Amino acid sequence: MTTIIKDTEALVASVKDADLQRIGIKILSNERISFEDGVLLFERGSLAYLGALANYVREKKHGDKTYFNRNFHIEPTNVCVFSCKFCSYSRLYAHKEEGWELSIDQMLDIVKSYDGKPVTEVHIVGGVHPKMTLSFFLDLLKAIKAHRPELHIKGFTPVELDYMFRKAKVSTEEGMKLAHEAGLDSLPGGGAEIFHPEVRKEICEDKVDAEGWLHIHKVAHDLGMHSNATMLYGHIESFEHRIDHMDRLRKLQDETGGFNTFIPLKFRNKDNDMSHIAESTTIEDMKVYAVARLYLDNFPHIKAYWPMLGRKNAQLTLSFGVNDIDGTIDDTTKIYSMAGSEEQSPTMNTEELVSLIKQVKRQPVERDTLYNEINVF
Ligand code: V47
Ligand code: SF4
Repeated sequence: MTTIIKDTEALVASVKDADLQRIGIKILSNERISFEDGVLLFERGSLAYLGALANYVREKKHGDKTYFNRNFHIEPTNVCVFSCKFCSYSRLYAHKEEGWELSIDQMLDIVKSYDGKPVTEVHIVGGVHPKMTLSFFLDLLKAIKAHRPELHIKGFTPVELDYMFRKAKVSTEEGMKLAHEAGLDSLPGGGAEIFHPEVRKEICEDKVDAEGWLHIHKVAHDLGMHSNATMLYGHIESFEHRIDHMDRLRKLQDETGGFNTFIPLKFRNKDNDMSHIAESTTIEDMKVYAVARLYLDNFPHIKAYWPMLGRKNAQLTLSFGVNDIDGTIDDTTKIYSMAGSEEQSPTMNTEELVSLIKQVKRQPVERDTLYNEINVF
């Protein structure tokens, strides 16, 4: 750590651009950077400079530790009443015969297929099916907990929750309390996309807005639950939109402290209504991770979701602020393979993930959902 402090101080001192130097000094002094600073980092920061600063923060917070957890996914349905333009995965309710919908028994069978295996978390997320109601999901949560009480259930985005609460005519507060009591332990980060209404109007007009998304996470935090946050980047959004997104998250985190992890999600352009938009370059991807690490000073963790980025780029993110890799055993989620990720079969066993992390000289640490350490490799 001493070397990296000295190296980063020397780098900041040598920077010619006075604004970039000023921001670098703030980071070295543990001072919060402003909205304008965040935009400027995107506009003028070189990959090397952003990487060095983000790696400095990463190593100060976590050293070489790189977390992963053993989880599996359940996708109850890909039928969806919404029509986000970037989505390659959903089938509109009008074409529901092209999609799938699982019964509680079928989902419980998926849980049972992991009996005796050392998984600690199930991640439940899918489309918004009008017939899958709040009471259906409360029964699912109770059935999973009755079968395997210690399994952490991370499930449902505000998009799904907002729809099921409205349909059940319950307030967010009542609905979240019911879900929590039935066994929901935490919320994943999906559905956030880009919060700014200028972008939301263009890419996902009909689903829950920024205020609704943030309110549901706040209510979850107030109940003592933790959650994650994502940002879908690399399409029509500007640098200001990205920083506005992170700024809203940083403000809520100041209030509640309930977020664990921020996960930038790279837009993939296969088979969706935004296929004409070129995907971001690897250089831009790494800059997004680095700026996220620098802007979100109150988020403990920045995560890379390797099934979307690919294995090699996920390794690279570990030098750009990331300290957590997701997508471990038997992660057969379809959302990315359908959107054009090169990882058509996104499964990686623990041994492979551990060696992926060790190959870039970081220390793999298995964690549970709340980042309690289970195994150091
Ligand atoms: O909200 C949809 C994204 C998200 C595309 O919390 C796309 O631990 C890229 O949120 N290109 C769902 N992305 C997945 C998600 C997630 C994944 C892993 C871990 C966690 C966590 C959360 O997937 C959606 C949307 O932003 N998405 N289509 C696409 N074409
Ligand atoms: Fe539905 Fe989610 Fe796809 Fe939007 S991203 S269409 S809410 S499944």
